[in-house]
Amino acid sequence: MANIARLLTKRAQDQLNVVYPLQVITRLNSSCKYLTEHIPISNKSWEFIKTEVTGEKKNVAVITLNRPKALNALRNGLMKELSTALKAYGKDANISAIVLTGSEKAFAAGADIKEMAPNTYSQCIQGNFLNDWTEVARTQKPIIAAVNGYALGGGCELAMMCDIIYAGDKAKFGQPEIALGTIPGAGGTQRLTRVVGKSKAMEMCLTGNMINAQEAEKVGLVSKVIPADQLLAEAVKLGEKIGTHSNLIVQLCKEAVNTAFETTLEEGLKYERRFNHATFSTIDCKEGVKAFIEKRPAKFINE
Ligand code: CO8
Repeated sequence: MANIARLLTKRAQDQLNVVYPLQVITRLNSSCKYLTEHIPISNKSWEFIKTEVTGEKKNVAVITLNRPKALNALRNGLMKELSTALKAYGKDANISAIVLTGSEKAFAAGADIKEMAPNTYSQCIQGNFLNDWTEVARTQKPIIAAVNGYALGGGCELAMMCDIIYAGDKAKFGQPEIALGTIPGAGGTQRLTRVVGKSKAMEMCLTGNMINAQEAEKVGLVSKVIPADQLLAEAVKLGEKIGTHSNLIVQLCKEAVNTAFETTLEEGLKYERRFNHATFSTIDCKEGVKAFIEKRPAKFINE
């Protein structure tokens, strides 16, 4: 953008045969910078993802991984765009929930093996490989993974970083890193084990075998299996349902549930209790309780 500003200024100077003072150029530059930073996220043009805001109240953001030919293999550029979009939607007060999805054939078939191929041990250690790939797990708003097709390796890990996974009926989940002579690096041995238990996680990580959507539901990896062509609509509906509640309380509730993964039961229960107490200091809790008593829908203001 700054380059465009410089070019426009130069063109105007050439054509009008005038020289603009430095202040004008500087102001034009900063206006362009402002515009770049404030383009609504859904109007941005991306290389590896697509974004849109949907739902009746336009409060559900959908991020679609968009490298269909490479089965949405996760490369650095894609993960950077995903992080940028998540950060922007995270700050957008109009967005209540985010849906992350891929194509019909693949949610994501893993980290991009071709991009990873030249990695060396020292580069991985010194560059902290994969450290920047975890924005999904840091996002405060609820994220729903809508998984059709393959969710393998980093793809399965990405889905598990989300809060809720809905699977299309042809979805397949797996941690096949072992076949490449490596192991999962973004939660495949940790989140998967906490979710499905040691025996199943061990079997998946040591064999690289995939499980189908029905089995994934049986072991608790996904919360619902849906016909593939209805998956996205159902995930958006779920986002809309969450969006009928107070965004503030939803955020606290998400944090409380996530705490169950991070700590002992006693600590977690203490945390939950304190959060529960804290909700009574919010306007939304007063409104929710009053609305119930008055038999009317609550009007939450996220305060
Ligand atoms: N990386 C790069 N390219 C890929 C990947 C991948 N993970 N998966 C598929 N592709 C490419 C193929 O190379 C092929 O490209 P081209 O047409 O240029 O040859 C194209 O996608 C289509 O793939 P296939 O022809 O193989 O399609 P099939 O339908 O025959 O097979 C499979 C589909 C079974 C999914 C197969 O592509 C496959 O086995 N892919 C690799 C799966 C895998 O091993 N994933 C794990 C990768 S390692 C990893 O994820 C480490 C995790 C690190 C942490 C990540 C943090 C989020």
